[in-house]
Amino acid sequence: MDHHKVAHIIRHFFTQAEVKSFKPLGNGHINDTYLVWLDSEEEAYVLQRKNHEVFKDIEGMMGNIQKVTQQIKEKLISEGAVDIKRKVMTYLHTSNGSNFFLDGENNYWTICLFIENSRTIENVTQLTQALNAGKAFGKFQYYLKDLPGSDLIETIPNFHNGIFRDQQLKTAIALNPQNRVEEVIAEINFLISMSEEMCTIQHAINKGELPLRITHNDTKINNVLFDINEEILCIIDLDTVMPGTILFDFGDAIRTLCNTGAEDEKDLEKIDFHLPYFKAFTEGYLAEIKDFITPKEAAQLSLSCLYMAWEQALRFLVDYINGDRYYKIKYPSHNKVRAQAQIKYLITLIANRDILQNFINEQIKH
Ligand code: GN1
Ligand code: MG
Repeated sequence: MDHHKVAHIIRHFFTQAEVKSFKPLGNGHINDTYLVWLDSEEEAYVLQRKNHEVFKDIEGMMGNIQKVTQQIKEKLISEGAVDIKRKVMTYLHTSNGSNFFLDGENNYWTICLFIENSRTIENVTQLTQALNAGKAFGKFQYYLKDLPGSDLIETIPNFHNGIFRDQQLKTAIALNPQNRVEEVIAEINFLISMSEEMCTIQHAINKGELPLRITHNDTKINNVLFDINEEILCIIDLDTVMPGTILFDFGDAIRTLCNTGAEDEKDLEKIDFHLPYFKAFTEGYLAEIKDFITPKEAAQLSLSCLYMAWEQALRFLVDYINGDRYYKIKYPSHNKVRAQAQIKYLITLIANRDILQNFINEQIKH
């Protein structure tokens, strides 16, 4: 990325401004993100190249983001919130009125306001962070509960569909394009041994037993924006906001929040399940959604934690088998390491499963 290129993109959003400087931002595995300063403005902006190999319908995706941010904004206004630009993401429009710019090389660019005095975290280190993150994701769900799902497109079809993911693994094994299958046979066997149970969530969706809501679908802890006092500002990375079940959001949050190790931890001894963070997150989350969560959703929340760890392990493993075509990697075995770390975490979740569901049931009763 060079200065000239950034300036060219920026000009479509700000006809007058000159680019002062820019630098890469964040740890995303999919998009390219930069923080940009202009000479005419004090505030910084977040410039992002959306990965159109992953997001096939960027116009639809940005339409979803527009609807969701608008809905949240209206709810905040009706609550009398102050500082609304710090509590919901604001995307800018080009001079043609579009919330993305398509350049001559088929790259899609978006710009949103950078929220000053904010930070993201890769790991929870304090109980209040877990509690506040729970409240924030619960509130996100609450704000979107009356937005009709039919208004939104399915940004990535089958994104959290266990039956599809299981099939994807079996296809990768059959094709074995890099001859890596043998090396990860133990991981494959473990994941496949869990497939049947993991697919029960999708079967329940197909039977209409779980309500489809508007969900975030990428509720990692690093998608929560905190202020400098550990208070929540807003939920970020809205690319995968689409119809889904709250099981995906609850499970994916627990996947990163309660893991004592990193998502790509090499030392498996460091990976464990941290129950106090689970309790704090769950308490915060359920407090916000208790009035509308259905008994069938609540009964599967512990399963959703296992499911999201299983799905993520499987996705990393599939990418490894296929030759690292989806996730950005930092070294050749990165996806294998990620898959192994997720499997280790999944094993710790399995051991805690009843404790999780009992705690959830107690919270729902309160
Ligand atoms: C990807 O790029 P990032 O970090 O926001 C992925 C998520 C995974 C995550 C694993 C569109 O998200 O589904 O859970 O990596 N996003 C997409 O860390 O595939
Ligand atoms: Mg993301």
